Amino acid sequence: MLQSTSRGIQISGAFIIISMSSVMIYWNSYQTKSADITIVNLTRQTTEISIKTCLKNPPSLGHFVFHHFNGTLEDLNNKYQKYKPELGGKFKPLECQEREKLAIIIPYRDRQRHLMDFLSHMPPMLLRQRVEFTIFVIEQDPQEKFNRALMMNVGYLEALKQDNYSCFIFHDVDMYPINDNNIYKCSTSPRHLAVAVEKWKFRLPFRGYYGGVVAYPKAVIEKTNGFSNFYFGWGGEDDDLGARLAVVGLKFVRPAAVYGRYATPVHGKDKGNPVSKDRFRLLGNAKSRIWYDGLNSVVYNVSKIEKKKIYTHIHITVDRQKLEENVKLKNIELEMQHLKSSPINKQ
Ligand code: BGN
Repeated sequence: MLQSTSRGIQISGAFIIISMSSVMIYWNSYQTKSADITIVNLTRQTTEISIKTCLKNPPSLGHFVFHHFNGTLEDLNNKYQKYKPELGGKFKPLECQEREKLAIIIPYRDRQRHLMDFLSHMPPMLLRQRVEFTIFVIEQDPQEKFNRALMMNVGYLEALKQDNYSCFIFHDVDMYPINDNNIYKCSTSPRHLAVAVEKWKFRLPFRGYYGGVVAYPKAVIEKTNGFSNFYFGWGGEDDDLGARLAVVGLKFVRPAAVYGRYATPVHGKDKGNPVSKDRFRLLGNAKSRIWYDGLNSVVYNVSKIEKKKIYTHIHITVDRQKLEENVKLKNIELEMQHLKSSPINKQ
């Protein structure tokens, strides 16, 4: 069995690693550093394996055009067969070994055409960037108003049940990056990637805009208790994400506008996603809700997990009443804990 380690690759059984640094082979012009190793099988004939760690910023990337895709999922399955994705759509770069595992989380409902465009557009770019990734589509059943941030919580929790992802990109299904220097990897700070968006004439709609596409390392999601579960309908949930970062003392960073460019096809208003009337009230107390409204109190029901060849599609239902009760209970539980641990009760 192959196992990655911080220095390279180990093979259990009768294999031993002979040299970590003596062999420096360049696989292609992109690679300037090498984590090559030579592995010798002592019991059978000699085997040599060279594995390089992928570079954080592979060069030779640039502008690329977004095209609508008119084919079927089957066409895409065939197109991507050469990359040999594992079931559920786990893609790995062929040229090198990537340390970070990326889960792309797409909150989704009733946008088949956009999803096909996304699945057609993204994997080639991500593989050029040498990213190891899986696309998770989280579809909320139609009973309740669309809740984008709750689905991001679900995507995070469900992805971690599948593998130990270390980087998460929360992505609108109708935003398509058009410069592949916009690297889909995480840094220690959260990153806002949708900087120059076509529908706003390739500008930010306002300076603090934090919507569309954000990249979070796992540790930061845990720190902010994920995202709020309360934003049913359109608007406000992305501003709430920004407020959470401020509570834990973090700032987000952005790529340069020439890189963070996104094509956005025009579409009509979504049924089932009316503008939220609650959003101002919720934003007003966003900072005080962070500890009990999030990953630690989300309630949902997984109705189906479809591991497709090139992505994973998770269907969920949300019982709004149950959810709101649970969030309240979490608040009470935390307040009780706080009271118990206060000095007056310790005497
Ligand atoms: C903002 C919305 C965001 C949305 C952007 C871009 C609100 C909260 C009240 C201030 N915020 O106004 O959710 O992503 O516009 O459309 O509505």
